[in-house]
Amino acid sequence: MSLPKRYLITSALPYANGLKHVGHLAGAYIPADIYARYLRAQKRDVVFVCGSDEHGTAIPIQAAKEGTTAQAIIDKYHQAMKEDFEDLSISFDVYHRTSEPLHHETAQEFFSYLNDRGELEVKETEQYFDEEAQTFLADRYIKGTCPACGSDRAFGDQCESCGRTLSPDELINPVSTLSGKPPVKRKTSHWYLPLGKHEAFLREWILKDHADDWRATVVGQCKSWIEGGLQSRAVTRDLEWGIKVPLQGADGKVLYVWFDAPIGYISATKQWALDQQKDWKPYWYDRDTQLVHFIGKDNIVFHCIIFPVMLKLHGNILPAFVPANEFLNLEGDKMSTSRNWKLDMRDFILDFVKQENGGAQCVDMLRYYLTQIAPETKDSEFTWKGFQDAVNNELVSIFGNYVNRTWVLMHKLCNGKVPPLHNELLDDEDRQLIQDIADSKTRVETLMEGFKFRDALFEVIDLSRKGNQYMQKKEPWILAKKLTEQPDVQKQIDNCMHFCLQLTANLSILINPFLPNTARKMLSMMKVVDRMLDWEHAGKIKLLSVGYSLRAPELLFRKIEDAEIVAQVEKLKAGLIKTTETTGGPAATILTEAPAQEVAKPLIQFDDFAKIDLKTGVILSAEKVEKADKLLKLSVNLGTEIRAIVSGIALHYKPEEIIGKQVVVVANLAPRKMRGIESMGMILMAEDASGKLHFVSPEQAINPGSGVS
Ligand code: B3M
Ligand code: ZN
Repeated sequence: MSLPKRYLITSALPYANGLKHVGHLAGAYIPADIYARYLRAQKRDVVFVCGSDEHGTAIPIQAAKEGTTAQAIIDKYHQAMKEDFEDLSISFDVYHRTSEPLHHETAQEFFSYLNDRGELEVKETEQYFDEEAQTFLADRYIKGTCPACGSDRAFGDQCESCGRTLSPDELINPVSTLSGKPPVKRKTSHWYLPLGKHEAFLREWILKDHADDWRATVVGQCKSWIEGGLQSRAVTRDLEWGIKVPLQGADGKVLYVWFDAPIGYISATKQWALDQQKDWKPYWYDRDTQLVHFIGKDNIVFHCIIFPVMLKLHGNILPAFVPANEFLNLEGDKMSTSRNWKLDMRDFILDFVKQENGGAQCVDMLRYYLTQIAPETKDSEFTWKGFQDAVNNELVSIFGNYVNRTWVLMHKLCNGKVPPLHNELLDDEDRQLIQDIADSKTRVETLMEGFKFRDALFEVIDLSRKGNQYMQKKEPWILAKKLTEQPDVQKQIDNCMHFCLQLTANLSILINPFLPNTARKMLSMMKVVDRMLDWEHAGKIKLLSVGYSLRAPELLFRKIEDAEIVAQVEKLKAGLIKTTETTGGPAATILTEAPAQEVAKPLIQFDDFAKIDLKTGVILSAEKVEKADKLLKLSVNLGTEIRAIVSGIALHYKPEEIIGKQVVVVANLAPRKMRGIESMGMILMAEDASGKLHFVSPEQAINPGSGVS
């Protein structure tokens, strides 16, 4: 397969409504940066774009909170985020902003192009309106209970708790965030993107073409969207703040933020091309370009369904990969801005990077830990203890220690120069090390190309571990003691140190995409220029020339002290804001072993099983049934209808505990009367050894009404 001619890498454009935390960093920025640096080291043509997302209701809402204007908010946070990314060595080729005229023009052209070709529909519908504020309530101006997880922190566009994409009509008990009052409905016209028309394309492109090379969670989410029925999506809003709809008579209408934001990738590329005097068009039109979007999982639908449809209609290329990451939790709890349970990039920068003993090494220490725990396939967790362990036990004790020992010994035993290689003395250990260096390079490459950065980083550390083992076996410091009696031993020392140095040079190339500052420090110790880091040099053992004198060792990393992590955990706890937020989200299914004495049921045929209509649902409400200790009366959202189901779980769960729970329902069970109440189905429960019942739930939030088989 021939390599793409050029690469366009994007990181999700962060909203300019506040500082971003390390969860964002681990999800969309560090992985993209690793990939961009890796490709650059391969001398491939790559542009890495990002910028601030400055429209949408999140901005004026933040402005109201801070008692200032929307413009002041975007100016402040655009600058702050740009600086934070720079401070953490995220190497965007351009960091643009969607408030730039260039972006407004680009987004308006895109809209007009689609509209002129009849690809958009205009529809008049009834939408929520706040009579007191005299305004329509788009997206974040309306809030209510999430139909999927039951959290009361759901907005008209998305649920804060489970991340599900919503429309205002799906909210239970909606209220205006402006007046706090329930809204009324009013007629208004908007432009819609009829996604349903593109179902066949999406099925073919995602579920067939990318079924195997995209992450399972990405394909899974797309599948549930497609199978859930693709609705037309409004691409305009009744708002003041945003990009004006470029049509006569469309006063008061702006483009929906999720219509304009991804186009921001294109305008950022245009800006980069202007600055570099290059042509931006091949990056968005030429099929030889590999477009890769790095995002968090809550942005999957926009990048895999809606934006690709827009791109297709506009004649652009489609993303080749969308490596979406799961979420990063913090010290045992979900990261949350509203509860202030988070670690902002800025906080890390101030507390570590900008401290006297901080600097670039702390940047790399954070990059290391966030890559090592990257939530590539499932949610993962940042803990301060984990950070300390990763730094002290891996970076300091393995990688840093190897490089430092090599340098100290080379100065002590080889006069600070690269010693000669005596080929006649090569032994199996040397040959194994040479092989390990070559293999390591190949493995890192394969993992990088497959977006498995966590495993790739492990390979690099593992190679330094092998270096330590090699040195341990060769014991040049012991050999040195024999020198007065057997001067020939110097040759063995030379060989050992020669290979240790060549391995160090390799490590600098391999670690460079992950820890660019460390790689540069190693370059300085080796007294070589940046070109050494070109990927083509990796895997080879003739990188440093014999007789070349090298600088004194510098410590690559410092240790993280107990007191530092204790202080951070305390700071985190002290800053926690208690809210009534229900954590929501799906509960993990607890698998229990079947009790040994349980008698197996007779075999059934598939047809017997197929008669059972199993569906996922979400519990919307629960109450005790009078005079029945064991029963709860539930209302369960099955996607197309809400069912009353009586369930014998009252001894196991309190009604308030199970609101929002995702469950599996036998939907075609004949109705049964229990205590006078008609039960329209049954909820599946698993029983553990102690007799406690547990819900059987999908492992992540999926649309209610999805089939189970
Ligand atoms: N600003 C949403 C987010 O930060 C959004 C991403 C835009 S990418 C085009 O989750
Ligand atoms: Zn939710």
